[in-house]
Order: sequence, then structure tokens, then C-alpha cells
Amino acid sequence: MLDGCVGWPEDFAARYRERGYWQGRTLGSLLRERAKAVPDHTAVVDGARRWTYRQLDDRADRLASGLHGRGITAGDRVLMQLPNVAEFLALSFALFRLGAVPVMALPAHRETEIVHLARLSEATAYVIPDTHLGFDHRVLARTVCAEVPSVRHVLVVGEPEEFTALSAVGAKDDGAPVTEPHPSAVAVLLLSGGTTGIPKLIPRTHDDYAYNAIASAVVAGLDATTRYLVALPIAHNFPLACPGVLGTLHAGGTVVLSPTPSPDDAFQLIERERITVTALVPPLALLWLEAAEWAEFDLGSLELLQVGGSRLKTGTAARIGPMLGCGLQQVFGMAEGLLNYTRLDDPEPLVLETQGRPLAGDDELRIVDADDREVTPGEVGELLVRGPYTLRGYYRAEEHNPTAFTPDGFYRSGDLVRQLPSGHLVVEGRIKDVINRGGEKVPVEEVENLLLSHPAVHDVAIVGIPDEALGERSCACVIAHGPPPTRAGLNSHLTRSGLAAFKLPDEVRMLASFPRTSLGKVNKRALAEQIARSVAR
Ligand code: OOB
Repeated sequence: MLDGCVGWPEDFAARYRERGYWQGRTLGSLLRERAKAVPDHTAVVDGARRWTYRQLDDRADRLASGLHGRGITAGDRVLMQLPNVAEFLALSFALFRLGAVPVMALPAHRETEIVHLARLSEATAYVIPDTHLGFDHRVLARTVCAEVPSVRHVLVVGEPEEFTALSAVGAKDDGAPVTEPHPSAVAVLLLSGGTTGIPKLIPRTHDDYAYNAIASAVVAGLDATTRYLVALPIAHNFPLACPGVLGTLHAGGTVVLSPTPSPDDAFQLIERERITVTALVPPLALLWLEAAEWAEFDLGSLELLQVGGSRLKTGTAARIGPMLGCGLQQVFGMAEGLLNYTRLDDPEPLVLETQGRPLAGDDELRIVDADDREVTPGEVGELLVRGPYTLRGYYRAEEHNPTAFTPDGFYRSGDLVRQLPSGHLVVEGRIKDVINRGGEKVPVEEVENLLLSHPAVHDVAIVGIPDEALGERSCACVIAHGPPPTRAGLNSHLTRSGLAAFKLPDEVRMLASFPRTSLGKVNKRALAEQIARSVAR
């Protein structure tokens, strides 16, 4: 395995192979097989561009060989920050085939996140759009090059300025032969939404991620007639592989890319491309429900809407079928691995009220109390998990791993759940210090540390407060030095520090002191309750 990764113990690996979870296939080969079987079928639609399976496969091959010709080799990390464009697919498959490892950053990330990810992964290359939603990624690339010496290549989709156009790679004779990686090698590094401290990277192997996508495609009922709309950012695990893009391509269906998840873009594409399935986070599902009331588009082709990323309210869940005319699948997943799905033939109460049951027979779940003792079945506890597609350690995180995993290899999800006799889970809360803004994860400690560097901030604690649309929003509680800073002042400090906009506090409160635990730590639960009470008033 890639240096800095923790593999599965040999007996587990043998079992996962024997039981058919790990089939010894690479992600690159999934596309290759389909391209042989249905070369002229449309694989991807991006605006007016339509690529067949053969065209996508050829582009991936040419890019792989062109990148290799430029010195990018197996095991190299490539920081990818692309929006929902067809090049994302060609490049991902090129890297899978080359054995180079994409690091899946989101378009919303800024200097803080990107420099951290580039450094942590010692990325050789950084791949960006020229501009996206008014932001010039080339400016950020200059900073990344100046700060992170490992970054030798910047590849640009669009106008490259002093960098290299992605379209120039593999276009002429700059190629070199490529050998496919081993299926047990790391295929991709995903970003964790759910840990304390600075964001972590999650190694996913070809074997485990192929299982993730293929088994998910079965559970979501995908086949060659599937037309999957990528509405969420494509680099996120949910639209990428649950079953998302990889599952759809494996099934021989068509992937349609929406530039944004807004009903304005998505509804038009659903009608034009006869979309059958898509995935959303709860606040977007709510927005689509509202928009569907007045929108004049024909959404009749839609068969299934997957919703996950944060807790979907039962009331919202119940409106999806009647309003959008499609089935609902709740998904409780994590980039670290474990996926829970409600099944297409589950009775309605389970679909509306639970977050699904585990994907794999060999997903081992433990629900434990604060002392790591299993709770009585049906009681709420922290979810720990081990299985054929759940990581055994974060990338280059030797210090953090012993607290993130049990000694016998269970990942501590930080989620509070209870399990029904059917195996379905209900997510009841969490103990990790993350704010889940409707599926967007705000790593609290990262933001708190940046706020502490503001001269007027003496101490700060960020807590979540209930929000009708998002489920929760973030509130920064500040003890000031002298004159209190304003929210605008603090947010511009964070923006100047290069933090992604979705992490900026939604609210700022000035306090004289924080409630503390007996050990002197900020009692965040008490603080959150105090703030929620004052909001309610
Ligand atoms: C998905 O993945 P991540 O890595 O961005 O976030 C994982 C965390 C979970 O640990 C949990 O705290 C929360 O997001 N979460 C949910 C949920 N789905 C995820 N909380 C309540 N209800 C749900 N349905 O968010 C993700 C990955 C794959 C598929 C879907 C979502």
C-alpha cells in the first residue's frame, strides 16, 4: 500500500477476497469493460458535449500516457479541484490507470484547505478549472506553487495562462506506456468530513472502492438504462461512488453533469436528458420540493431520489414521492467507508424514518456507550464499524489514528445511532466536533484556530444551532479582547486566511465566559443549549 496508509490485516483481506467483495479489479478496468461491451453508448453528457464509452475510454488512455510522459507516475498524488465537468471523468480514469492517486478536493476549497492538502499529500500536480463561479483558480495555483515545492505541474481545464492546458496533455506524442496498478493499491484519497482537527485524507483501494460502487449500483437498481444526474459536487464520495458516477458507468448507464444542484439547472436537465436517478443532501431536497410546485418542467422520468449527508426529516421524506413522483432512498454514508441504504423494496415506514441498513454482509457494526461497551439493542450509542470498504487508518495520521480507531480496527464514526431489529439505523446525533450544515461538514477546530489568530479574539468556541433548512447552522461564540469584533470583521479575517466560504460562521455571539466541564474544557453541549435557548427567545 501507499506509504502512510494502514492496510487490512491479512486474514481480513483473505476473507474479503474469498467472499467476493474484493474482485481483483481496478477502477480503470471497470470503464474498459464497459467500453468494450457498449462502445457507442453515451457515457457522459456535459452541456452540449456527449462522449461515448469509447471516447471516454480513449481520452482516459491518452491522458494517462500523456501524464506519464510528463513524469507523473504510479503512487504520485494529484490534487484535483474540478467542478462537474467531463474532464473530471477522463482525468480520474487516467489517474486510476496510471496508478497515480487523485486527492479529491472540492471546488469550494480555498487556500487554507488546498495548501494543507497539497502539503499533506505532497502532491506532484494540481488540476483546476481556469475560473469557476467567479473565482480564478490560477491565482490560487500560484500560491500553492510558491508554498508547496512538491507541486511541479499545474494543469488547467480552460485558459491556462502560464500553466499547462489539460487539453494539451496526451494530445500529441508526449505519451509513455502505462502499466495498470495492482487492485489492492490505493486508488483515491477522499476528504474526511468528520474528524476533529485539520481535515484528514482517506485512502480507498481499487478493490474496496470498486466494491463500494458496484454493490451500491445493485442496491440502487442501476442498469444500462440508468441516466444519473450529478447534481452535488462530483468529487464528493456520494455522487462519485454511492453508486454515483462509478456505479452508473459500471452498469453501462449515462452520467449527466449539472453545473449546480439548483432546480434551475437540474430540472431542465432532468427533462432534456430523461434523468432516472440522482442524489441530494436534505436542504436541496427541500429546495427541489418547493421548486417542483411551480416549475413547469417534466420530471416524469425520475425514478429514484437518493438523499443523504445529513439527517432527513421524516416530514420532508414523506413529501418526496407525492411531489416529485419518484422513489426515495435514504443514504447514511461516510467517506471513510460504511454505507447504509434503505432498500427499494423496504416498507414505507423504514424508508421514511430510517437512514438505511449496511451495504455489506461483512460490515461489522458496534453501537457503544462512552466506555466502549455495547449498548442494549435498540439503545442509542456511538457507531463503530469495520468492514470490506471501511478504512483502517487515515493517510499519514499516525498520531490521530489510535484515537480514531479501536485497537481491533473499528472506525469510531462519532455518530450516535440506534439500530432496529431489521438492521436499519436511525441517526440520533453525534459526538464528534463537526457541524453538519445540511451535508456540508464544518471541521470546527480548524475554524476555531483561525479565529484565535484574530487580534480581538481572546477565546472562541463554535457550536451548531438548529436551523429549519440546514438542520443546523454554525455559531461562533467569542470572548473578546477589548472592543468586540463584528461578524463581518471575523468573516473577512477567515476569508483572507483562505478558508472555504461554507465554513464561515453563520452567526457570531459575544460572551463573557464559556460553560466548562469539571476538567476545564469548554462544555460545548451546554454552550449549544444556552445559545439555542437565547435564539428561541
Ligand atoms: C457523507 O459523507 P461525509 O464523509 O461527507 O460525512 C459523513 C458524515 C457521517 O459520519 C454523518 O455524521 C453524516 O455525515 N451523515 C448523515 C447522513 N449521511 C451522512 N447524518 C444523518 N443522516 C444521514 N443520512 O455525508 C456521505 C457519504 C456517502 C453517501 C452519502 C453521504
